[in-house]
Amino acid sequence: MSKFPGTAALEVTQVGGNIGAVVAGLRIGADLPPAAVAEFRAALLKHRVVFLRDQDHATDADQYDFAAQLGEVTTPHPTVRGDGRAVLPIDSERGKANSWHTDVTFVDRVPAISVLRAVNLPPYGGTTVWANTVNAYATLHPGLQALAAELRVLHSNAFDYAIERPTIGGVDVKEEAYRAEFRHTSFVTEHPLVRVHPETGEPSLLLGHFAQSIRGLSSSDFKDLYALFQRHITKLENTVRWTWRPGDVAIWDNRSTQHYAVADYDDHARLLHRITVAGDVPVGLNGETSTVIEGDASTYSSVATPAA
Ligand SMILES: O=C(O)CCC(=O)C(=O)O
Ligand SMILES: [Fe+2]
Repeated sequence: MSKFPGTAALEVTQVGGNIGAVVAGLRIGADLPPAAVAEFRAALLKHRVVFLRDQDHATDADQYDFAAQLGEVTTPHPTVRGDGRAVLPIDSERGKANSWHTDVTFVDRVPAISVLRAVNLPPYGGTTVWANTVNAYATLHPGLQALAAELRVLHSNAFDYAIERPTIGGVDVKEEAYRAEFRHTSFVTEHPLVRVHPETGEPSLLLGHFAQSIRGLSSSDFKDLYALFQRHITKLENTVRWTWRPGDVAIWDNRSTQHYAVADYDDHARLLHRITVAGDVPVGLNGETSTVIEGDASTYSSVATPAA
């Protein structure tokens, strides 16, 4: 931290050309200097996902207090109880998020920021990959940009990504229970395919695993267009892959990214704790907002005011 009052001087080191930076000089916990929080937020908006090393001191409470300085903290998840307050355990025993997604897009108030802290890591594998959905839109052919701007996509929690996990030796009962918990309340929200970032004004593609259909299109046209746009989002040059170390915390802007947890650690245990920061309701390029088709997410979070 800087010795000059009002400045924080975090050290930001870019990891890839299109997404990702390591930030040094920040110890997560309560009561960070406002200048450090502002610099951190600027780095997050610019680099989309930011990695902090050596946060071995951090407890759930430190993680919570840090997240709370970025905005209103949500409950763990719209349908999963987690710790009952804010922490959603990302536990390999319960499922693996090895499918490209943006977090919780089946509700209207898509969380703005996710904060993920390593708790117990496998001896190998278990990396996480993030993709830049602003750059994906920006680099589309103008004809595809115009098409995307016309489309509205239905997102639902009817199918959890864990469902695609290949089971070895039969059904895992804990996982079955988790799937039932994940789906116990049904949420469906219609989002514009192109959303305008509430803080930066950048258009991005809002898609990923929870997208189920595109309004007015057949399911085969949906599948083809989904594959086309996802291919642009997940192009390797548009991603950053992180190899976790103990003490690592990753924070991503959930309004400009998708992510994928690589499930290549066999049956080893892997546990991270996630806390999310409340987001606003997406707005498309034409000013139309997302609309709720099913489910009430008011107990998950309130609707953040843009640029909170
Ligand atoms: O397991 C991971 O690395 C990421 C899991 C995930 O999708 C999340 O924390 O939102
Ligand atoms: Fe996720």
